[in-house]
Amino acid sequence: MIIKKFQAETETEAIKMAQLEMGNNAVIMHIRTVKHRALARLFKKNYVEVTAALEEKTDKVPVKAVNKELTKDTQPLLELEKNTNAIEEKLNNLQNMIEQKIVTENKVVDDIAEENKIADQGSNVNFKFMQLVYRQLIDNEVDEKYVNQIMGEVEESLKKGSNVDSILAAIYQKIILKMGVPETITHNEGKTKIIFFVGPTGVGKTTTIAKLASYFKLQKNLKIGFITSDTYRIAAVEQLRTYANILNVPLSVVYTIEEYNEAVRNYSEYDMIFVDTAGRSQKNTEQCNEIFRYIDEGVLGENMEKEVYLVLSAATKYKDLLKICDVFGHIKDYRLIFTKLDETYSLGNILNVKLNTGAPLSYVACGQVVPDDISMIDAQKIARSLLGSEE
Ligand SMILES: Nc1nc2c(ncn2[C@@H]2O[C@H](COP(=O)(O)OP(=O)(O)OP(=O)(O)O)[C@@H](O)[C@H]2O)c(=O)[nH]1
Ligand SMILES: [Mg+2]
Repeated sequence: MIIKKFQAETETEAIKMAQLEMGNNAVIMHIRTVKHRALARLFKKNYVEVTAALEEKTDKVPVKAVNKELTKDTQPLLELEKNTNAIEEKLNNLQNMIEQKIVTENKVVDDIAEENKIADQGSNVNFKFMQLVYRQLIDNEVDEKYVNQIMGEVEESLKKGSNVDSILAAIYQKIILKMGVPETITHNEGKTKIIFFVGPTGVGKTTTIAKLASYFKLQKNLKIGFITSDTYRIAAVEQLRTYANILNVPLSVVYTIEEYNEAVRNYSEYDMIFVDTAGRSQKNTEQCNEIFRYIDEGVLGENMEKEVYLVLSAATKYKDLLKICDVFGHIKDYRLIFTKLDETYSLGNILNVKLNTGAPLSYVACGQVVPDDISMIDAQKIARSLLGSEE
């Protein structure tokens, strides 16, 4: 892993510097404002320091394709914890917490040490520490396969004389890198974006549409249209109609692909078209095929772009999530939205599904309130949670 620091007057400039040098796959690990002390304050301006990391294997991406997710335009949806108020501080807390565990779980740790008969005191502590982090990740339901991968990669990269501090930082950074750069909805001037929301029943597709549409309509002043192909339940149409009325957004209810195409053409001057679909059980592939038809065969004008978001509940069992991803894997490019983070204590599935599908993560929803309970995924926050932080 390559880690570099970039300093500039503003956060945006520093992030751009990181992207120029390290490419689009660079992950921003930490942003801090550096204030000069004492007399220096009078002569020198404060500046922003961005720490970026990159997996060494990753190819650099041409600078031209500057990652829009990191530009001002696509800042976290609802002001995410902005200056990350000193990740180091949180890392310290994590470390304290895990060290505390070392003390309280002394017996378990002693057993482990004895079992492994580790002579060297320093590596003994490191070993104990890694065992605890390992268990922490497993407790948070990260798939054992991925925990082994993370720990193995970290172990390989450790330098002689590493302490628990550097081990924790390496694991934390590794998780963030594995989560990847979030890819969220952006508006491209002069283009109409058709955005499909697909997924199992009751995961929050319609609610998520309402949350996102209200952000783009009310905060970004974009022209939005709704289409729903969920005509299986009367209540489903009424649910979206209610949001459409509140937001003053037109809604088209479509029963066939021809009606869908007509609706899309009617909205061809709009900025975004949100398409709600009926919840589909992963067990019923035939029903899923119907949705795939809209995505694959629906009209796509020259000035139109298409994006698909697979909505999943973070509270769904991992085994079921894998089946769902398998079925929806028919869609070539999709991004992941996780809902109901407020209903689970372990977020391991987010990392598991990301690594299993390779699909980019986008948003997370943490409650039923429209429009507030949604934000762009915050990899740092999830990594801290996986490592046991209870913030
Ligand atoms: N706790 C919690 N509830 C949520 C969240 N998102 C949605 N819900 C609730 O989940 C229920 C189902 O939400 P919908 O938006 O109707 O889900 P859907 O995927 O459109 O459902 P179908 O169209 O029937 O497949 C509603 O009661 C929502 O309020 C979330 O992030 N947390
Ligand atoms: Mg719905």
